[in-house]
Amino acid sequence: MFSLCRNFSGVRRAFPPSFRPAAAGLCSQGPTSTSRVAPGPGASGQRYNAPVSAEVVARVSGIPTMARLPHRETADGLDAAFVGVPIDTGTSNRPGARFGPRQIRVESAMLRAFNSSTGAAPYQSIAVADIGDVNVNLYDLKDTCRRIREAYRSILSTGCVPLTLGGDHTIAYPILQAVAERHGPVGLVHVDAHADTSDVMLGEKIGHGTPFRRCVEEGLLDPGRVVQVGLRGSSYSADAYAWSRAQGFRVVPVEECWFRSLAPLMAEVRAQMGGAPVYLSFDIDALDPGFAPGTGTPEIAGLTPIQGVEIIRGCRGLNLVGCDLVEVSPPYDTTGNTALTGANLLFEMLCVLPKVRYL
Ligand SMILES: [Mn+2]
Repeated sequence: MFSLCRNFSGVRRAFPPSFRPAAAGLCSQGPTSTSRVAPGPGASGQRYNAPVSAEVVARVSGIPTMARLPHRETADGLDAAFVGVPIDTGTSNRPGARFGPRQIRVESAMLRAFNSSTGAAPYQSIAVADIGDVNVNLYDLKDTCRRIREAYRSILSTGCVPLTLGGDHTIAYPILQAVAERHGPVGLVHVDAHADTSDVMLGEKIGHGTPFRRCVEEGLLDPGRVVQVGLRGSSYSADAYAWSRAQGFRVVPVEECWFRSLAPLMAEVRAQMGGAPVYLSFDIDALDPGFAPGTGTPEIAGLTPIQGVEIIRGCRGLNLVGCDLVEVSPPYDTTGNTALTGANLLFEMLCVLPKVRYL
């Protein structure tokens, strides 16, 4: 894809078919890349991409790709693709989310092929790969938005569902521009500490606090099918969520989530969303900073990782056409746990995509 980095050097590399440059092929002591996990034939009889298994190739080995999947240069032929958008030039406080995709990939080495909790077998169901990063412009946020929009147009044109590694939350705006071009106004499951519906920040229309205001203005969302979960913290006015509610969004402040399973909420959300296309946008700052300190604008008293997983698993059955996990800022969590959590949440998103089979 012209607007994605082809590889780390930016140059198309030619390897003989037997040699795969991504994580699937560098360790010649293992079996061939197609047999390392041996997920078996999918529903159509074809074999799908599979992560390199730590049973046969050391977890610390290989070039980091998301979930140790093969790297592909485009979304052609893929049902779902992990794609990074490494920017933090829309952030209002702590920077560092530009490093999010890279560290999520590193920490994703812990991910295995099956979801034994739910029975999901994504790699027996759909074709998935890591297609690298959008070639962003760190000196011009508006140009970055244009590049993101064009890259996602190309990804979506193949019928592929993008699973995005952010990057600050600004990226949801150009992604949703491309999503709405293909699918029309979509429903939105937005998990976040903040509504991200400011009109302007420091006089600017584009930033990580404004994406969903822009999306509404451009008709990218179906406002009656928008839910915002986990909102909290101090605010610029006493009725911080009035604008959201006035659009028809369902607002679920964090206080309605405290001490509760969110499975019942998600049953209501599924009824709200129906069968029409839905986008899932998960800001890691929805989680309590005790669990996910590596983020740009932390707020105390947030969701637990358990509740985050409940929200995503509760999206099973929705017509998901794209998902993102944004605002992981590795410099603020030297343990790597925030990125590890983000990697696991992205795996959970993969597991609830419409065509994934459950064993
Ligand atoms: Mn956000």
